[in-house]
Amino acid sequence: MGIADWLRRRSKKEENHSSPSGTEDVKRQDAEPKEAVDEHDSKLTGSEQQSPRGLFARLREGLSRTRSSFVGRVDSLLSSRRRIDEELFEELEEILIQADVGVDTTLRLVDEVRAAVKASGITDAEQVKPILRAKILDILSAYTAPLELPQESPGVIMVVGVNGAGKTTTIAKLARRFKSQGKKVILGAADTFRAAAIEQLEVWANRVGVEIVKHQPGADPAAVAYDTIQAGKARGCDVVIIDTAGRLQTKTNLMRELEKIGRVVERELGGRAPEVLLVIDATTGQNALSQAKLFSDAVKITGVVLTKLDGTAKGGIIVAIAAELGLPIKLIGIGEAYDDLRDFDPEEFVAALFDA
Ligand SMILES: Nc1nc2c(ncn2[C@@H]2O[C@H](COP(=O)(O)OP(=O)(O)O)[C@@H](O)[C@H]2O)c(=O)[nH]1
Ligand SMILES: [Mg+2]
Repeated sequence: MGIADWLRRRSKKEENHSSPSGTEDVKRQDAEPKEAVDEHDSKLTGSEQQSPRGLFARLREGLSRTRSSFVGRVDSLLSSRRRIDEELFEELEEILIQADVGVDTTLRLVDEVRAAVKASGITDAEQVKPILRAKILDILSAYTAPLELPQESPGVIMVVGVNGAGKTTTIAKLARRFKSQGKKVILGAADTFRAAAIEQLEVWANRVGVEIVKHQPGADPAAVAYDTIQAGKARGCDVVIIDTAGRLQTKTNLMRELEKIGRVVERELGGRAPEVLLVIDATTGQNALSQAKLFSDAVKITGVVLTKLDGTAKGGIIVAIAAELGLPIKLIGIGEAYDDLRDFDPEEFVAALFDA
């Protein structure tokens, strides 16, 4: 289902909105749960923003930093040049690299643009922009796949990624999305490393109004995953979402732990593969690529969630991820409100970034 359909359906069902925003909210929620939610309503989607048009405006706003620094620089480069020459391509390369498109992807992209310029015989520098736009769209469209639940319930989604990437808040946003589609959701607090991580997920579960399975801090995360799936089956849940730890400092342990969770989940699903979402913080830069490789060694990643695109001028990282990881980007995060977790739509994304 496309984002527009999803929103149309949602806007019919839902009136109240609140915003996930991490640990700060955990404290506030403890003190004054109702107010904390209401307070966030103000910075959230009113009826206007629930229309596809309002949503697009919000996407543009979320991408505004990348838009002004990356696309803005492309614009001023192209408008300051009368001729298309090698110097122009070199400057274009520099802009792309600074936007975190990555060296390999930049070189590939600029080669493609150069070839297309040659083939089309254009001479006006301004005409390079639609070519660049089209080539970026090609890369972003190469691997797309929506987040879909399997026919057979429960569908299990494991969420992995380094600390702070946005796993828990992404889970809250997803839980709310599924719930608003009339699905029964249960969360598993398998980030057992810190008590605060369990509490944070629990606050979200309560706020969104979904069930949660948790153990004591320090418990075996695979046991939490097992219990959550069991509870999900017993209670007739449609979706099981499992939060996991992401402390990279203890790399081998973490990866062994994730492998074990993955094995348990697969066994409980009778060999069906779970959806494994890797959450990547767009502000981490090229490091994101090596993180992805690391996690891929432990679990079979089925999709990427790229969060915090609103917090960076280097949103070009999305192009590097699409070009270099061979994994579909399924969701993007453009802010802290529920609606700010979006299905990734390459066409819409490129339009929000490039078009006036
Ligand atoms: N601006 C912005 N903040 C986000 C986004 N996604 C997550 N965050 C924030 O990132 C912080 C860390 O998120 P959290 O879910 O706790 O990360 P975790 O350690 O991976 O579970 C929280 O304050 C979130 O509100 C996003 O798309 N945009
Ligand atoms: Mg977390």
